[in-house]
Amino acid sequence: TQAMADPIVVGSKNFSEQYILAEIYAELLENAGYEVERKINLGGTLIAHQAITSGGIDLYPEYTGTALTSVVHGTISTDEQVVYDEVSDYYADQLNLRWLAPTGINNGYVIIMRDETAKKDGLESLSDLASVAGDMVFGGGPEFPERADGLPGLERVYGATFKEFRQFTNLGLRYDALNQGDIDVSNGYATDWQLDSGDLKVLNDDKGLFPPYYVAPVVRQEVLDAHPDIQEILESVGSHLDNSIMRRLNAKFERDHEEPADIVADFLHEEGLVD
Ligand code: PBE
Repeated sequence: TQAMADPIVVGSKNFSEQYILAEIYAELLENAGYEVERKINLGGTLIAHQAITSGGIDLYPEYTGTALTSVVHGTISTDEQVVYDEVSDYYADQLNLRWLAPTGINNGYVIIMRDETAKKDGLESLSDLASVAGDMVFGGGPEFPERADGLPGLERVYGATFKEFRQFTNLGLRYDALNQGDIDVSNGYATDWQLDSGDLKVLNDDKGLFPPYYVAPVVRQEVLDAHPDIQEILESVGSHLDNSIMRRLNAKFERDHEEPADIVADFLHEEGLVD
């Protein structure tokens, strides 16, 4: 019986949305009678990837565009189905990992600045930004300086090179730095709650540097073979999630300091997803 089986190990990367999504998957599995072990806050993309390929975790939430640029090293496309297919085929063929159906969350990078800066210089797009980048300080999160869809991509696709790059490990602080004028530009995440409130301009990716970044559970094939019903359990929440809902859940955690377990329990009850 299930009680005798190994727990399902749910992992996550090291930022707020990932803790919440991992907690959603964990509570859905527990509600279905599974024992769950949580290994959240593993680290960045490549550490989470290493954890799942080595069997240290059984599943974690990943973004199609992130897998495309950081694992598959595929050609960037802006077509969500093309990216999903390329990534899920590669993971199935090369890694024995399955991409389940994507949720409605598309959490990509958004390049942001203060509204007033954008207005003053008449900046609407990343092409516009490239023409003034040499005068601007970019404050960015982890991975951004190295990733093909990060600074190297801004340089490759737009020819943008900045006066200076400042690294932020605490992601919330880049919004404070932006608002205080310590930095001029930053890489937001599309589901950051601060995007709903601040006087911020999201620059248009007019040359298609960024692929879509839909979130889906990535699961070890062996675990799905042993427990075929977990596919449906994990996929059940997908249509209940989108960017504005995720911003709201991220705000409860980062702004209101609620516990992920409580945020998620409330959400799953409201949506009728748990008993
Ligand atoms: N993202 C935006 C990052 C963080 C948020 C999804 C592109 C990632 O983890 O890949």
